[in-house]
Amino acid sequence: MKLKSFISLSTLALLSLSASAQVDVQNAWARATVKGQMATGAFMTLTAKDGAKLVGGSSPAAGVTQVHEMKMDAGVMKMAEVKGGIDLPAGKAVELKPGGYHVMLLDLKAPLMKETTVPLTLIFKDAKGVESKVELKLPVAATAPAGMAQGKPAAMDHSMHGTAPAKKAP
Ligand SMILES: [Cu+2]
Repeated sequence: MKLKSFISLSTLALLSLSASAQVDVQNAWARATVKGQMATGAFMTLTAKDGAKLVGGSSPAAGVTQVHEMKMDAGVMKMAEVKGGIDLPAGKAVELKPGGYHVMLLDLKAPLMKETTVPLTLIFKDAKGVESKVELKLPVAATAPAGMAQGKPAAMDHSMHGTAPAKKAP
């Protein structure tokens, strides 16, 4: 009996270890800034296979990195830190986009020039409170890069549909 419970415990530990890092990041970008602008947003689509929370981040480009939400409050658009982090339900794609959730880079050390990249580390917490990090290099752009803005996947993979040789219809 003792041996059996030991085995199941260690299996659980293994499972939670692998689960903690299972956050898929798609279409990430950061908004370019102009000289004198001290803050900007980073946007992306996050899918946590087993559910997680985005609780924070860090970037060498910013003094402070926070998880933010923009929303209407009595007719006024307001932005605030999301206390407790952004919930990422298991398997559901959660979009961080202008006008909604975003990662806020504050106290910028230098302007973010478009066509460069900015390093960003995202910090996630799984259901058990175990933290994991994902390190990214985000392209810097003035607006959402082409194919991301319309709310559709940038690239649909059609390769799974059948095995017919690629042949154009007449
Ligand atoms: Cu913000």
